[in-house]
Amino acid sequence: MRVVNERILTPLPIFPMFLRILFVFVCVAFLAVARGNASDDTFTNTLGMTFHRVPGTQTLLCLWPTRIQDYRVFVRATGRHWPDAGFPQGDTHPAVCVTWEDAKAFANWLTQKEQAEGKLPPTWKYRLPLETEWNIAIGLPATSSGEETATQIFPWGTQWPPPPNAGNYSPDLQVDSFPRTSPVASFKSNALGFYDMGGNVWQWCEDYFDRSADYRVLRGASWRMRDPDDLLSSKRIGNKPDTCLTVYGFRVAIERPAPPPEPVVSTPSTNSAPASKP
Ligand SMILES: [Ca+2]
Repeated sequence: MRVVNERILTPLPIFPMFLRILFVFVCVAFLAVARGNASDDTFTNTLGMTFHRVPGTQTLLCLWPTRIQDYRVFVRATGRHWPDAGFPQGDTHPAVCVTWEDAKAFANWLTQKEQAEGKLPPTWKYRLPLETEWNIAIGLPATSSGEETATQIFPWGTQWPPPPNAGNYSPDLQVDSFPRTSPVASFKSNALGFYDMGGNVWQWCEDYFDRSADYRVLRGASWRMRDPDDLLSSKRIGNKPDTCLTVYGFRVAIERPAPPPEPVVSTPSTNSAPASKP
C-alpha cells in the first residue's frame, strides 16, 4: 500500500507526458479527418475545392465548376482521354470537353484517392449534383419540374436584358468581357455562396433527362447562350452521356449519410399531483 501511494505522488517523467500530449493531438487530428476537416456546412478537399451544404440536405456542393487544374490531376493520374478545347483556357477556367461519363469517372477516382489518403471519411463519396439539389442551390423549389417557362426567374432576378456582369453569356448580350469560358467565380455568387450556377458552362447532373434514360441532364447555361429561355434558372437540357462539347463542364457534390437520430431523453416520472382544473 505504501509503494502504491509513492508512485501516485511521484511526478510523471517528461517523456511519457510528451507521449500523452502526442496521443491527444493524434486523436484530435483523427476526429478532424473523420469529420472531413470541416464543420457540418463546409469542406475543402485535397484539390482545394470548397463545398457548402445544400440547405435541407446532407449533401455538400462545390462552390464552382471543376477547374482545369482539378481535372488535369485526374487525367495525369489515369491517362484518360481529354480533347483540347481549341481555345485558350487558364488553370482556373472550367474543364470542358468532358462527357457525363468522364465527370462520373473523376468523381469515383477522387473518392477512392482521398479515402485511401485518409482525407475523406469512408461513408462520403463524390458524385454529380441531383437536380433537386441544384434547384435548392439556386433558390427554386427542390421539386421543380424543370418546365422551362414555369418560372420567369433568371440567376440575377427577373429583368431582361441581363444587367452588366450578370454572368458569362454570349458576347451578343454584352454583359461580360469573356468571349468563351471565364475563370470560375469571376462573377458574384448567388445568395447561398455558389458561383457560376448560371453562365460559363452547362453542367452535368446525375439525373436522366427523361424516362427514355438515354440522356443526362445539364443545367446552368453557357458562355454561348443568349436567348431568354436558355438563361432561365429552371432551364434544363439533356444529351447523351458520352457527348463532349466546349460548352459542357461539371461540378461535383459530396454525398454524406444522414446523421444518427438524436437520443430520446426520457423524463423521470414524478408523483406530482394532477393540475387542478379551473
Ligand atoms: Ca461572355
